[in-house]
Amino acid sequence: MRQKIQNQHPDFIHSFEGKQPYFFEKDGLEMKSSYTSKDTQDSNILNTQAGIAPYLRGPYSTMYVQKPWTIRQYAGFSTAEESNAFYRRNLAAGQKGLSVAFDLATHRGYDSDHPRVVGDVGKAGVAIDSVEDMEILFHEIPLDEISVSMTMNGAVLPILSFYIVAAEEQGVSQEKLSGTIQNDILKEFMVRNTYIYPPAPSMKIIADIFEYSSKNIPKFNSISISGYHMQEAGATPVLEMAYTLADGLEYVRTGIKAGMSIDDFAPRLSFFWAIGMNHFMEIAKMRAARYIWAHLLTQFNPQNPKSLALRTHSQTSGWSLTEQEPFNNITRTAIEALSSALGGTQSLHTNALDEAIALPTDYSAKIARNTQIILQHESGICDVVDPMGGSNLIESLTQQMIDEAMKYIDEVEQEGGMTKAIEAGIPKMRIEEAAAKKQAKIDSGEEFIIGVNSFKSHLKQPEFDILDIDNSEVRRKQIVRLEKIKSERNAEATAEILNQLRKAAETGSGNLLEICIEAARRRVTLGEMSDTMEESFGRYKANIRTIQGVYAMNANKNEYFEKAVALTQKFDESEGRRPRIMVAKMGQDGHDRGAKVVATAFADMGFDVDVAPLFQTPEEVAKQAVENDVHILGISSLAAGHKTLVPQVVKELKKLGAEDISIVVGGVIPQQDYDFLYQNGADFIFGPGTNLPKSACEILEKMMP
Ligand code: 3CP
Repeated sequence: MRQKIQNQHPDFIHSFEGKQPYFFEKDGLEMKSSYTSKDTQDSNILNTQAGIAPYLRGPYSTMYVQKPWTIRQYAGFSTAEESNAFYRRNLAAGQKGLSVAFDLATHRGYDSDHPRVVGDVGKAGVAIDSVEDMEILFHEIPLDEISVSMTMNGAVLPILSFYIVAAEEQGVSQEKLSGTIQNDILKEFMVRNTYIYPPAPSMKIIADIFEYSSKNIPKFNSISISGYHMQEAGATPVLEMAYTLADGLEYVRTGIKAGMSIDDFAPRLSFFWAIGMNHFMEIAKMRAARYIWAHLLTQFNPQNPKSLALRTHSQTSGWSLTEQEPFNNITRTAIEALSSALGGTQSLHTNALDEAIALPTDYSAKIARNTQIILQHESGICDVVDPMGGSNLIESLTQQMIDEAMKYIDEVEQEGGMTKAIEAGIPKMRIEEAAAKKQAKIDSGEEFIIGVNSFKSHLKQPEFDILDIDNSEVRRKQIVRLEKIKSERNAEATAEILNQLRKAAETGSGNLLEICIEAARRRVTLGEMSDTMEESFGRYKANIRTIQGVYAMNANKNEYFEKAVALTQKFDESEGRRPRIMVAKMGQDGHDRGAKVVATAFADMGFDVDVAPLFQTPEEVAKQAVENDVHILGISSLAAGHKTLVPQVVKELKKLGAEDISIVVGGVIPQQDYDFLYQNGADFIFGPGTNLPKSACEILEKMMP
């Protein structure tokens, strides 16, 4: 007898008295309360070995017994000097590899002096405009010994060129470089939004990087095909895995279409997972992904078995961190790191406990790093290959995830591959639906977030040191260096190489990376290279699509939801139209999960909702808010630009005589900035963990006293 329990609330589960296992839904999969060998008896995945295709149990036969995963903490902020000092301190304290975070101006191909990036320079990553900056970033870090990962996708050509030339000027030749460039543009169109050019030229850039690196930097991983950002945007582990592998297939086809053989580049494809709090599913996901990848790649008939092996970096989930009771985040990160190790990661970043609030301090970074060191040296996890192998639950879940993921991969294949599926909006829609569903379940208390919607503490929270970046000072320093470089370089040589780049972009002939490397040697800046290619490629603008109904469908236990619906109706009756909100992001911050979830939830509560295009200036946002005649402007900020951008948009609204528009600020806003924002025009501030219908009620009650 199968009995289905829809709700996982403990009171409900404890009242269940049947002896049969009960079934429940978790992140879109049906699970059971107990597993036996019967659950795996029909499975053909049990008799595989680590180090041999299909690599389900791990890409290396000895796994951590021979070499533990690389402790690779992702970091970067402010100037190259400050980031360099931070890296060197971390390496001295036991970190094994570097992983560079760039600021959003760099990601989007703008030099630090560009007017569009005033609020972004040096925030959320390090500002890199030139080869000089890159040299400072790696000063006294031997690039032939330390492997460096760089999270860069949009401005991938200038950044990889700067890195290669900085190493060259350190005396390290290209064949000695080991590391990884993220270079995964498809997921940018889907979720992360730090693209520059449209899909077709972006894929040509990727093919050129594959080609150049296979010939010249053979130890370098030419791509990190990333599911991380999908899960951060709301994807379940199955969706994350399926769409990431489908992206991988598209890249493989791109390489083959560009004339390479599969074995030229497949051994250097790497992957990147988010590891959230769904412990068993995350372990199963990593095993299932390796199995599916080996099977998908077999169709290309590789001769090198390494072409079939999926190697991955993972990062504990940033989204799972809470601003409330941040010490709980240490526990969450430790559980996630454990899942990642049990799943067989090759490299791992563990988040710091304060990352939901601000940049990590040296102390919080130490706890995060030590979480991995403790796992490696105290837990015994490195003594055994694939410790979870043979578990009825894990093997059964692995099989289930293989089957479920294949359905989504087949759907993408039927659409004609991932580029086409993205154009049709399929993956984005499914991810946004999953995000809205999750938020509704959290807001209604059906899913627990300890310290946020349950087990809240009334104890006083400890004060945190907040690492605040003086963004205008970073920008000033960058501008001084840019001016110096431009005045000292050979203008003729610069113009000549930019012409070559222009022609190559126009005609599609020549390897773009090769030309950019020469441009870097001649001190061409990141903005100049990007602008030159943009002349032919254009700049990509995303279509904004919103979903409806998913939040309402999953909000049935939220007392505030009904109240908010009643209040929007009351507003309509008294004002003659529904309350209208425009949700906007400003600057180069493209993290739009929060904005999209707010948009869909508020629409379901009866608001008229507009979503502004990404990457607007405060002036553009104010103008559109006035044109759309909104009552409320909702500003979502996740990249620390709020203190610059909020006052500016308020000023612009005043200029347009629209002071009456209510300003709501949401996202990652440290408590210490609340007063500043209230004094500068914010009417409401809602931090992470906000119950959305409750916030809607607060706003409406203040607007209709
Ligand atoms: C390892 N090796 C072994 C064994 N283990 N050899 C024999 N037996 C073993 N058991 C060898 C490997 O073959 C390899 O040598 C070398 O040791 C290093 O191992 P690796 O597995 O390649 O590990 P690593 O160099 O750390 O590379 C890991 C991958 C790489 C492959 C995943 O791509 C990587 O480091 N990625 C990191 C990506 C990253 O940091 N991303 C940050 C995103 P050979 O090379 O000679 O074979 S941060 C985004 C955050 C959100 C945002 O975007 O804002």
